[in-house]
Amino acid sequence: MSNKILADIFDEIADLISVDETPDSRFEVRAYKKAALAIGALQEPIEQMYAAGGHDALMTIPGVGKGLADKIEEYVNTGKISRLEKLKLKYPIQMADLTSVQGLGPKTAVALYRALGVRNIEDLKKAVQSHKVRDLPGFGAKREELLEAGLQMRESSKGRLLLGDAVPEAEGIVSALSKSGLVDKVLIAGSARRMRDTVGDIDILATSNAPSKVMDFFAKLPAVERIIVSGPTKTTVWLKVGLSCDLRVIEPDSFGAALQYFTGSKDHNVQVRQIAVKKGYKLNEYGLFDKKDKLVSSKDEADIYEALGMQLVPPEMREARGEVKLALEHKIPTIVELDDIFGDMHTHTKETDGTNTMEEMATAAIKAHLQYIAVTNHTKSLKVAHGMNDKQFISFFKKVDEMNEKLDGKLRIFKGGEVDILKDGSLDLQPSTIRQMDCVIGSVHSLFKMPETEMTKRITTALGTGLVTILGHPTGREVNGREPYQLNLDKVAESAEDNGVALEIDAFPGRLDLNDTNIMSASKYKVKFSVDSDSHSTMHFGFLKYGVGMARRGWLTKDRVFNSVDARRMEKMLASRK
Ligand code: DGT
Ligand code: CA
Ligand code: CA
Ligand code: ZN
Repeated sequence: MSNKILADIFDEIADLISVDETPDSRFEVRAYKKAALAIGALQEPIEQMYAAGGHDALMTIPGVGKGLADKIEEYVNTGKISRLEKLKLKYPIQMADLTSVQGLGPKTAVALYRALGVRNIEDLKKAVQSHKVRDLPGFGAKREELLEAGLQMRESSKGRLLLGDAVPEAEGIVSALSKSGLVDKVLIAGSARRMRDTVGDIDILATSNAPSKVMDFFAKLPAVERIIVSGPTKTTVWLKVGLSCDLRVIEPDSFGAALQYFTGSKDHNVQVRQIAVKKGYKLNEYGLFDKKDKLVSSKDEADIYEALGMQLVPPEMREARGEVKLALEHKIPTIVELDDIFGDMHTHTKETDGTNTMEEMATAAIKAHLQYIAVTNHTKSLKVAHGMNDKQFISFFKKVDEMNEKLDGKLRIFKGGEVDILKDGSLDLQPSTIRQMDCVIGSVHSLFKMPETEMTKRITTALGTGLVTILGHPTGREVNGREPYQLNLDKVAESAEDNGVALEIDAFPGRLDLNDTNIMSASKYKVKFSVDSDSHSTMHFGFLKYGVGMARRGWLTKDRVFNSVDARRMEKMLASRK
């Protein structure tokens, strides 16, 4: 069982409970949602945690108390949660599937079930196509069109998992294979190695002198639902998490060539093969060969690039966006690494919609080797996140001072806020409150459907106040979910340059905003990029690596990254802006 599956079940329970909202149920809905977030971000498989530490270990998961630990225990032992079964008797609908359609919440799903008997995606498609939805009370043609657009979006992302869901799954399999003692080398290839924001299937390469045993072991892993194809050197399985996974056992001598080939991207490989052909070579997954079919190189990826007169291209750059030319000219930039990230400028705590206290977040940040974090809770307009008002922020700042005393230099906490950018570009708190912050994230959380010129004006107006440090998740897109808002990113980047505002690379796996192509185009301007986790739990600092992945895919060097400086430098930088 993977953590994602349990997280999805908790989300489904929350959605089902939320349909008949009462004051009590509201609390429960939040509890399930928060636990789902934490479980989805756990590094260790939950059944392993349970096997090692039982019920008590489950209660160490942020947001999981006794009641929810009972539910997890029930699930690990029986594969079911009776609470969910009961809810499903009441509403026999595929809630998780239905709410994966943009614009369709739990209450709408139930309304459609009651009125039209919609139980699943197929039913919904039929209802929309036959225009039955528009005539329902409270719906109308516009709602129907939005649902149609949502269905199309879902179709186009079909089968691709978020990077943040695929990587832990891939790492789990790699770690099980390494521990099996059956393999020598084992590595992730494909889009997961290139850190694409979504992954179509996981590709794993291994070397072994017992390939058939490896295939056997692989096919029997708990993460595997069924075997799709099994052969002596390649096995494809369907994982329970909802993705397929290829394992290839490679001859040790051709490991580098295979790694190069199966890392892709396909377009990058086409260009590299053209270079090989120009030099009179042939390149395939077995190696680089000369005219007489004599092997030139195959063991190491770097050697293959070198034999072609190229620099080794970092996997994240292998997208045929000009990197092949740069590699030939030996001009590949030294791109930012996870170790270059010294702190995290965007985190949430219990005071708004986070799961953990500031102290718990601080402890987790220290464990994640960070030197500083900014605590940036939501502001009052964002009611769903329990945003705070001026008074609440000011008293929270006192707590930050106390916490900094207590931490005694082990971690520096910056005072911050994720301040809503309102419709007219003004900010959701008094300037005098905002000026007490070290780090101000300005974010759009409402009215996503504004026309491009208005939305651009709204954001540039906010940046023009001189109060914003970082523009949070600048395009508002959600991976596999919401389209970015209509926005002229050039104008926004230009305004960020003029006002000394950093653009965020929000590393939360469902956001990854800015994305790689946005970063490439915005980096034409003299702006810095802040790689932030947008942590809502102590488990979320691990997301930083996906943000760094995006930064690397956007070719950013360390000096372009806002939070690649140590705590002292950051303190000075923030102070100089005040
Ligand atoms: P995905 O799985 O859709 O997220 O993307 P990738 O890049 O992981 O694609 P995948 O799994 O089909 O193949 C992995 C890599 O193997 C791909 O990036 C390049 C290489 N490859 C696979 N099939 C072909 C092919 O037919 N021609 C070429 N040139 N390369 C291929
Ligand atoms: Ca793949
Ligand atoms: Ca594949
Ligand atoms: Zn936000």
